[in-house]
Amino acid sequence: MGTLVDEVVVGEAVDVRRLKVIDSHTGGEPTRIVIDGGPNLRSGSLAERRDLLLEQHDWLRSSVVNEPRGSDAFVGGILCEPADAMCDVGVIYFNNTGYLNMCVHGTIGLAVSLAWLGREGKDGLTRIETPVGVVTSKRHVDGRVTVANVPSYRSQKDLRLRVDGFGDVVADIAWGGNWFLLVQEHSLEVSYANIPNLTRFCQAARDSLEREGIYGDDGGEIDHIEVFAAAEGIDADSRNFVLCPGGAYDRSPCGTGTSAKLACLHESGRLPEGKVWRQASILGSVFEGQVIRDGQGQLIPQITGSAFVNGESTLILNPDDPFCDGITPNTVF
Ligand code: PYC
Repeated sequence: MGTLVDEVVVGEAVDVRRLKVIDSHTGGEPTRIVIDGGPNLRSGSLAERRDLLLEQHDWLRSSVVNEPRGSDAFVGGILCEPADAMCDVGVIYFNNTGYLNMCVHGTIGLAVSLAWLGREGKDGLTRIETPVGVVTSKRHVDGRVTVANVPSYRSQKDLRLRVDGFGDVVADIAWGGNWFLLVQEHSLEVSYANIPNLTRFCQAARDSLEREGIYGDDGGEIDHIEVFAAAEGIDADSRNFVLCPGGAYDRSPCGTGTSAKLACLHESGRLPEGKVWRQASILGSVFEGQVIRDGQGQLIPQITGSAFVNGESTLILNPDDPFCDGITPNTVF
């Protein structure tokens, strides 16, 4: 009769680790910034520290963004001391499968998270070091944030690609802080209802790039696929669907993808400097973008969007938890 409880464990294991995080979303796409409790990444460039994270502390990425604490859609970031003394902070972004070079929606989220903590730069202007260069975020009085991204450019125009199960498409390849295939000629419906089919298409397009041996100019994988269509029924110039490297779609219009798009438009003579392009996501959330040329003639995309802080918490990493480091193919038994 009754329930026998042999032992009740109260308290916590000795080696529990606590990670303080701020969550936000930008146009529906989540960002989780680790502000305290991460590993010691020592000094060095942000690219070197990203390599150290990958080689010795990949548990951080996996535990922060993967289920059961996160989901495939999450982008995480870890705040670091910048190597460049001119910067206010450094950040390394990651997702469910690896590390991102840069992330604009994440930087808009980071800007509102720093404001939430009272840690943004003077007058809402923050200089942020990333593994691929310095970007700035400016928080406006209406709460929106403009990110001046890394220099962006088109590397290949009108590439004809055979995509298994979908036929031939015409696409550009461009850098916007990550490598993108931008598909403009296709027969797909770019709508929320068609996400499963769009996902299949983008995965097949990525397979085609790999099969054909097509990479970015630095040999990097073209791991983001972007499909465009007219933005019917909303106040935007275009609607996109973006598949991220880990197989999740971007809920936001993807700021590095929008940067790549702006570079292509500018290089085709369709977007003069200073003209605003409104890019809608598959959800209908919108980024405004424009390009300016810097003193060295490089094209700098400026992307404006809104983000909202929606969580401030402490993640508990308990070594007794079989899914402490998140659910990954290696933790499934
Ligand atoms: O906004 O740049 C972006 C981004 C990259 C991956 C997900 N979002």
